[in-house]
Amino acid sequence: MRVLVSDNISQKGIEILKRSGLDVDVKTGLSPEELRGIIGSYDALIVRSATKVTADIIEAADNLKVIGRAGSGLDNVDKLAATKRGIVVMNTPGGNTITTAEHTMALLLSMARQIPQATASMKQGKWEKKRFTGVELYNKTLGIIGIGNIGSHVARMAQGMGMNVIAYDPYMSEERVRSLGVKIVSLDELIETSDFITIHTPLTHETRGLINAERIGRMKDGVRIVNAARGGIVDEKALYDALKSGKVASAALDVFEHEPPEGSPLLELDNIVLTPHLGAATEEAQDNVAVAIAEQIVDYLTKGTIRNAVNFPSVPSDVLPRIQPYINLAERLGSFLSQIFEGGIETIIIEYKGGVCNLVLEPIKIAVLKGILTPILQETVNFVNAPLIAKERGIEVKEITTPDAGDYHSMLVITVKAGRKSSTVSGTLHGKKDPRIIAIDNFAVEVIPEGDMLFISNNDRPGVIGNIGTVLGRNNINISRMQFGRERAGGRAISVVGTDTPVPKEILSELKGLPNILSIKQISLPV
Ligand code: 9EZ
Repeated sequence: MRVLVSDNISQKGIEILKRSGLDVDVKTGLSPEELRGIIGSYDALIVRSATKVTADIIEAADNLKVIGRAGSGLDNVDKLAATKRGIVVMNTPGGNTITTAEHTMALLLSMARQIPQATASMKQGKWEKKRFTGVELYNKTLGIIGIGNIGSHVARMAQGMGMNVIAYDPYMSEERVRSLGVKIVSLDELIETSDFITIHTPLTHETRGLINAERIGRMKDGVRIVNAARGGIVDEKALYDALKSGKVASAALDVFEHEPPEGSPLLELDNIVLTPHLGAATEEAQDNVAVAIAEQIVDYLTKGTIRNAVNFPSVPSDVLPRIQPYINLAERLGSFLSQIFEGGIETIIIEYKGGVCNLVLEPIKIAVLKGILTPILQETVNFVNAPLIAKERGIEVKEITTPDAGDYHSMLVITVKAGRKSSTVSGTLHGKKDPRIIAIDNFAVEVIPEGDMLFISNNDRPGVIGNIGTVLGRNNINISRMQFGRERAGGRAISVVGTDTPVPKEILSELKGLPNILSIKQISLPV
C-alpha cells in the first residue's frame, strides 16, 4: 500500500512506515493541482499544517483510506468531505504539551528580561545596561487561563521559579487544579490581580477576543501578557493600543489572528517578543508526533485498528455500519447540548431507549462525550480520548438502558448537569439514519441537527417570531428552517431558527434586545 507524506515530518516517522512494508513517497511543497493529480494512487496521506486537504483534493482521492496529521490542529483538513468518502482522519493530540509549555516559559522569561531586544542592541554594537533593566518572576502572580495539560505544566514550572500561580478554567474540576497547588479564581479576579497572564485554551466561540480592550482596562498597570495558544484569543488591536500606552508593559506572542501577521502594527513595537508559531517546533515534539502518526497509520492500514480518529469510532469494521447512524446522532446531540449549556459540566446522563440497547453502546457513549467536549476543547478531543478527558475534568458519566422507547424504535436522551442547572436533549433516527432532535428540555420539537442555528428561549406572545424574522431579514441572513415548542399557550416557549450563515455578534445582541426574548444561543453543527 502507498503512503504520501506531503509535509516535512521527522525521519523517525518515515522509517516506521518503511519498516512495516509500506511504499512511502515524500513529496513536499506540492501545488494543489499537483497534489490533486497524484493523490488518486495513494492509500494514506500524512500532513502537518502546510498541505491543505480540501474537498477538491478529497474528491480526487479515489483510493485514500486515511489522512494523518502529525500534530493536533486539523484546520487544514476538510474533515466532513473526508467522512463522506469514508476516509479516517487521525491526529496526535498530546504530543505538543511539553514543548508548548516550555515555549511559554521561554517567552515569559525573554519578555521579562527583554532578551531579544538586548540581543538586537548588542548586534548594533551597543552596550545598553540601563535600557534593559528587567523584572523578576519570583513572588509575582501568574494568571493562567485554561489549565489543562499545557497550562498545568506551565503552572508547575512557574511554581518552581517561585511564582504565585492562580488559574481560571470553567471546565476543569476544582480538586484537580487544587492538587497542583494552584488557586482557582474567577476570570475577573485573575484579570485584576495578575502581574503576568498566559492563555492555554483552544480558540472557541467563548475564547475569541477574550483578552479585549475592556478586560485589558481592568488589568494591573504594567501587566505582561503571553499568548502561545491560538491567534484570535487576544484582540491584537486592543493589545497594540495597550502596549503603545504602557498599560500593558510588554507582551509575547507566538500566534496571531493572521499568520504570518503581515503588515501588523505589532511588528513595529519595542515592548513585544514575537515568534513565528514555534510552540510545537522542537526536535523532540516533531519526533513524537511523526512516530505517533506513523504507528497509527501502520496499525490502520495493516490491522484496521483506528486510533485517535476525529471522524470514526474505534470499532471493528463489521459492526460499524449498524452503529454509525447512532454515532452520528449521539455526536450531534452532545454537541447541541454542549452549545446550549452555559459553563462547566459535572454530570452527563445518557439514556439509551428501545432497539438501540441491542447494539454495542460503548462507541455511542464515546460519541456523546466527544460531541459534548469538542465545542469546549476542539481538536484535543477524539474518539479515543474523549472518556479519559471527561474523567480528567471530573465529569461523571451515567448510563441508563430502557427497552421501551414509546412511539419510537429507539431514542437517545442526554442530560448535562452542574449544580442545580440541567439541560436535556432527546433524539432519534428518522428512517434508518437521519438524525432528529425530538425534545429539548421539556419542549417537544422536531429539529434537524445540522448547520447554523439559533436556540431561542422566549415568551409565547404574538409578534415574537415575526420580529426575529424581520431582524434577520434586514441583515440579509436567510432562514433555512424554524421550529417551535411551548409548554402551554402564552407560557414559556423555545424557537430553533436555522440560518444559512452564522449570525454575527452585533445581530445576536439586537435579537436579544427584542421584546419577550429570554435568551439566545448560537449553535453550529456540521452540515
Ligand atoms: C476561558 C474559557 C472560557 C475556556 C474555554 C475553554 C479551557 N477553556 N477555558 C475563559 N475551553 C471563557 C473564559
